[in-house]
Amino acid sequence: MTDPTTLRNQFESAGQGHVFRFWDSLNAHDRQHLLNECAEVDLAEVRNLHETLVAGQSAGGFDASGLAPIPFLEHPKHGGDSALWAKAAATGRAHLRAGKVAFLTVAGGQGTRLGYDGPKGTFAITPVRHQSLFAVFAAKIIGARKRHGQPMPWVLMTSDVNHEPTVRYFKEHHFFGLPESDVFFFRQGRMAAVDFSGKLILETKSSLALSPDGHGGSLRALARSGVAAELRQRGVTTLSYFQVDNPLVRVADEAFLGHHLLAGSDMSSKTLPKAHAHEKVGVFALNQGAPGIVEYSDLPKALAEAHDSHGRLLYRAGNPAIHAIELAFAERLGSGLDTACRLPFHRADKKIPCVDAAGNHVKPDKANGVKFEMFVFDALPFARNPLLVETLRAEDFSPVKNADGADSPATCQADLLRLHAAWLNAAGAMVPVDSTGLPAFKLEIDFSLADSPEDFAAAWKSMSRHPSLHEGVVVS
Ligand code: UD2
Repeated sequence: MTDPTTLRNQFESAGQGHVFRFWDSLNAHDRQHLLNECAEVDLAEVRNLHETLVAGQSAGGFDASGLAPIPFLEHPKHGGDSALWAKAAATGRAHLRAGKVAFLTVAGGQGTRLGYDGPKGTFAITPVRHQSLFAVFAAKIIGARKRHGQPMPWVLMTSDVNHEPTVRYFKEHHFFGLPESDVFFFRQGRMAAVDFSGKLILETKSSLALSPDGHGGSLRALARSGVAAELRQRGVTTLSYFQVDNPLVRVADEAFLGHHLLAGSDMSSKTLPKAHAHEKVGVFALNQGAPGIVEYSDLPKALAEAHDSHGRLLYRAGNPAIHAIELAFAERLGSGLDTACRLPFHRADKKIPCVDAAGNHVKPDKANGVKFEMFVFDALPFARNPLLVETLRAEDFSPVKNADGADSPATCQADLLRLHAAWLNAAGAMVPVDSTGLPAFKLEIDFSLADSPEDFAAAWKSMSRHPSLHEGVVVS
């Protein structure tokens, strides 16, 4: 730790000495807290970000002139090559059985939009057993371990705000039956917020306004925490990456992993056709020839609504935030050593609670500063052979983001019910469903039993009694 005098001099020289304006009034504990936070700040990085993203920011916003639709591997149900998909599934299965895959979940975000006060992964979501998001993923991973006979490490990114309660939750639930030695938590980094003139913002007299550095922070935190090295020592080569807010995700998707491997890709992403032109998901596109994501807020209305000759949305490749990332690639990006291969930061203008010059707390009613975060999908342009693979929304994506309306617990629970009813009926059960596939009663298939219709059909055959009595299928 840099000694206090040196640190204060560094801040003074960088024009950030104002963060010590209340120093004389602070007790020893608060002084140390402020010093610890200051030591986290990369002053050169803050200055550069302000110059490039704030001071130098062109008022014109996103330049869409270089955009073009991006090709993706179509699902067999949408005309994709079934033989290639079968080969991919076999390739992915072999990779899983060789113990090469670990699961990476980004779980540092707060459930703010959900109105839930706690780590989002602890939110109870399943329609019958009311299991939490973390419990669902743990069960899916337990199922994958059984099916493929391999210990598959699960690494979870937390943030400073939710790290302790997340670890406590897993301990209270005995890691949901997973060996504690196969579950790793690592904290993502924090970025200091600045006001529009580039000055660091004091949240209180003895603390800076710091915020999580985005899900892209997972790559550098994975490297810095030593977890990447641990995974490498265990023989892991590929990360199955997903967000904590999407309990439908197929965590060990054999075909997706197989396509990723057959393409020799550093990073592959799933894509699914947008539900409609203005669905609030980023879309994959080529920008000046490089693969990337255009956030829905940046995609011009005309392009969002444009259709191709088949009547499909031209920019339909939605981003469900499900990726396969080679560990070596993640380490290269995360190490930061390769200056040509670093995730960019994005600017977000925010209302940042702070203290004014007199030390009074201020809750701004309009944006008073800028937060910086990284997005993991910005790694795509640096990847060798980046690949997009179509997935089916009904089987892979229904996130829990908002308290009600779209992407809410209600929509997610309904999609879980539809999925499990579809599996049961595809396997030969006679579950009555309405025109949208919603079953007439609530049911829930144990998430360790199956993570795909194929898995469930195989498990179903081995059941000898009526499904409602089976431990794997709960009907209520
Ligand atoms: C993200 C994508 C959007 C679409 C959607 C799919 C961005 C900017 N937008 O929207 O295009 O793919 O997801 O659901 O990514 N997280 C962290 N640490 C952070 C920030 C986020 O762990 O510092 C996690 C968070 O816990 C959540 C996920 O990343 O699981 C998505 O984060 P978000 O809520 O900021 O992104 P969202 O839902 O607006």
